[in-house]
Amino acid sequence: MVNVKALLSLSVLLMANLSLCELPIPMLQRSVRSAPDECSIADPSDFKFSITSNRNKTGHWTAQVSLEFKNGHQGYELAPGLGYYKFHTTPKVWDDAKKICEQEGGHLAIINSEAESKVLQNLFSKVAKIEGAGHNDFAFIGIHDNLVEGEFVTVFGTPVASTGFTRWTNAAQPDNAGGHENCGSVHRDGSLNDITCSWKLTFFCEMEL
Ligand SMILES: [Ca+2]
Ligand SMILES: [Ca+2]
Repeated sequence: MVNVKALLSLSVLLMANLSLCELPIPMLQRSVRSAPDECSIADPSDFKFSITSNRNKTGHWTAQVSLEFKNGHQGYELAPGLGYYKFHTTPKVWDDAKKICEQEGGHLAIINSEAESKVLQNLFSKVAKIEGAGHNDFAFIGIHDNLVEGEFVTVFGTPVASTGFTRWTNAAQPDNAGGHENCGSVHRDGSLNDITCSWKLTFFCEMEL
């Protein structure tokens, strides 16, 4: 007779290589005696859990347990109805920031509404002082005018004018200051500003719902 509870626990730990606190299902957490009480539940959409049972030729039942961890939204915060967001507080140049978001399965954040701007403002407000950044109050996002000066588009090539959010920091923006501001940023107040791509800034990544 297969001890299903033990099998479940062992399989989860071996196949997903997770710590006890990362187990997605409360039942599984409770099945492991040493699971600490303060474990939080991971985002269920990051996991695919399945059990397959078969009866073999000798009449015994066998069970195969599978847990796939998609590594989908690690470190990202869910904003219901909007998306998943991550505030990277180690400053990077825009190109590197873009790559990091893509490596995580996301993209540099694109603001489509005041509600989405507010999400980024809230994340930004949690870190008052940024160490090593070119500017303390701006973070890179996924817009730029690298292709045609003055024509801001998203990292997907969509005109910023059609994103649904065009609140620039002030009437002068985007001002292409110094003749070389080609990357987009968001101010702590949630507004947009073009800024120098080679500055090292914090940045926001986004994953779609
Ligand atoms: Ca520019
Ligand atoms: Ca500017």
